[in-house]
Amino acid sequence: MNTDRRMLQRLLVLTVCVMLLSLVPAMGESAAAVPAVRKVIIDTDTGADDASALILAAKSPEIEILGVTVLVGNVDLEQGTRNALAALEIAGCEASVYKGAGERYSGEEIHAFSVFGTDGMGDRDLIHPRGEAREENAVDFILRTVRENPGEIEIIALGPATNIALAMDREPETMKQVKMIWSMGTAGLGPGNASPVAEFNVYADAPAYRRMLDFGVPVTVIGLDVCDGEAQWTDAQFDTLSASGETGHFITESFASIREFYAANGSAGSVMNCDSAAMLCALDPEFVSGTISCHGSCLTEPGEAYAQVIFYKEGFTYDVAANDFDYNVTLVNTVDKAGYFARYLDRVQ
Ligand SMILES: [Ca+2]
Repeated sequence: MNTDRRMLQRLLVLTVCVMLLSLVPAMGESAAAVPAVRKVIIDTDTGADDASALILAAKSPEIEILGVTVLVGNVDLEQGTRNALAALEIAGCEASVYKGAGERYSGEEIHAFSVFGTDGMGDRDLIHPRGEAREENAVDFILRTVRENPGEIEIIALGPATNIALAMDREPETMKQVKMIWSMGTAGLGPGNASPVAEFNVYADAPAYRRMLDFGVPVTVIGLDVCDGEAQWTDAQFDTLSASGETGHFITESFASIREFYAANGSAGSVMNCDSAAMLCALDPEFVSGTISCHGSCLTEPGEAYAQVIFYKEGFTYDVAANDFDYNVTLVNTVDKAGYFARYLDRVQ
């Protein structure tokens, strides 16, 4: 009897062990099948293209927006903050908004410039946020959040690099813990828009951009050349977006001034939306089809080439230029331009 009982007990233990063992690969598989939600901070000088990117981010389940930090750029700090709040509210996102730099990295006063209308949002009386920015300063928020989540934070930067450079100066050891900075900036390998060689975000604060590139953390750069040509949103696509619902209508209205600007400059029919393209690069690996590992050098000497960013390709031997750089920049080279709008619409509608 005792022997039978002992055998039964052993059989039971064995059965339980087998059952537990069979669960191990299943648990492993399910963990692999559901990737962890990425923690991001979005840094923005909120005009219409930033607002469309914030809405895209708010509608994307891969990321958790820990906060939105604002700085002067396309519009002044107060207007940019209101625009960010309004965009998040229309997307149903409760992420907090923090005000940052109202002047350049050097402390110099900056005059906001935008082709997105006086309010940066098409001057269509769209901006009536219910909420307000938090008391905490944007740079303090960035540093605190990185400190609390070492090695986990990705910053998606849609404006000049001022807030980021200030954070790097104040607590370099903390900022070394940033996982990745995704930067909409530079002309990429194409022409500029602020000058023939410089892009607006870099031009607005070139010393800050230089500080960010030289700092050494990984930076993925999305330049103007990935959001031009076939990537530009056409009138027909704006009609589709507008008809897709309240959010799509809001985005379409906010682009009114820039569409007029393009038309007045002989480019009627389609416009660039680089901030949302940059956001999509950060969100959707299938959107990105080519990258270049390189060193990015931002020119800050006054003159015609001011704010140009030169990219030195890793592994390429130059005739005269040194190539013993820190290759911390990934330059997005090619994306699915033709599929850009459809990928955007699919997420926001
Ligand atoms: Ca922007």
